[in-house]
Amino acid sequence: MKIVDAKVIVCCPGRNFVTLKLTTEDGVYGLGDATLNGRELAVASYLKDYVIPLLIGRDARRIEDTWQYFYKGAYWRRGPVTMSAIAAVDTALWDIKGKVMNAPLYQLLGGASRDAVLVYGHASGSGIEETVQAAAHYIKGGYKAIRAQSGIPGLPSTYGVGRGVMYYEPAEKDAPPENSWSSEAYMNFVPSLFARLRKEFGNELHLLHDVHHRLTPMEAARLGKELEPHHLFWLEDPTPAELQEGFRLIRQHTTTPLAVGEVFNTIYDCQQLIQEQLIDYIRTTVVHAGGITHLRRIANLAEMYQVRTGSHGATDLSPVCMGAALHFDLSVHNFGIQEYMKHTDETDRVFPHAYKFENGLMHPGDAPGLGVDIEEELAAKYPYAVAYLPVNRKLDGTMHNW
Ligand code: EZ4
Ligand code: CO
Repeated sequence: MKIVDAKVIVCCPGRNFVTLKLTTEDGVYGLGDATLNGRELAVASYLKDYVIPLLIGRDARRIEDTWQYFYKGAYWRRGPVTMSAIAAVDTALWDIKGKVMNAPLYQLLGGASRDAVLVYGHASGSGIEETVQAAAHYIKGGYKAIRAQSGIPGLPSTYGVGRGVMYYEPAEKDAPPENSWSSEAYMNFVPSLFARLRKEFGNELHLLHDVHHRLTPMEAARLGKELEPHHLFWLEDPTPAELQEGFRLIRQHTTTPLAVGEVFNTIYDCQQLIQEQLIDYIRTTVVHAGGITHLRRIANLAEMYQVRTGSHGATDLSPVCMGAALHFDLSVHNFGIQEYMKHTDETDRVFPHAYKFENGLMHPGDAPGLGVDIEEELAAKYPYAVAYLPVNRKLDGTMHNW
């Protein structure tokens, strides 16, 4: 079953997406998401200039071998560009296999381990009251788990404040926006946000929070400790995780569960975090960590150490990735939670999909393969427009982590 055509589709229905479409000699096609927010064209070029010429003529059934071919064969291993490109190929090949076997992907991954997948949405506001209102809106919509972020008194702009109640979009057209940051103001404020949310909504709701790599390990330890009475589902990316051993320090001080990994590309980025049980949830996702094939490997390692999955699922991960993630989530034994932000209607029209949200839970649907398609003619009406994620500076102008 030879691959005879491969095409990279770049479109911007509200935001930029890169999609790989592979077609076999029998006319079956598969899709893979290759979107790397703010660096989209680098992956498109990697695919077009280096991967596609080697894909044409290969047997679409050989998913594992193709993964190893592009991982080992590049010589230059790992990195977000390479791994997103490999992920797109891998996802498209699983989509094709599902279609050929006439089965939804989760059936090929061992079948459903649960009835549906718990997801969390983002409630954000410019201050506590607005965040409480946003959370109430999500609860009304059936959500059982909510990530809460809020503007910080004294700071003009803060990570995680959305656009409208149900949408979140961090990238901005043209130049990167500059945010300003004070860890002191942040740490002094966040416990009061969660005290208020618990008071308003009680103990049953799952509450999550994303620190977005902005604290040192000791600052994160303090925050984790102060949040303990509010029983968070998780505290995400408390500190940059290049230094995996840095999490030992946080772990020694707090029982607040930790989640890490949306920027990771391979199992080697989280090997120590998992094997030393320094985290509770691993957030690697299909598009940025080498596809279904590699994500299953990470999940298998994590299962041995009672670490559960909690894949990244912000709106810069396309519906193709969302579909793939839901098949993975439904099937993998040590699933924890899935991030889910509604895409805009424009995006949903370009990517019709079988997955559904109901009562705080999602299901990938039972269409063969991923159950996600692309309307190419419509996609062509939304041309690529350069956009960047923000950067972040401390109040004295020092460059910080966004
Ligand atoms: O900043 O998806 O948990 N979610 C996040 C996201 C990321 C963006 C980066 O492209 O941290 O909002
Ligand atoms: Co995050």
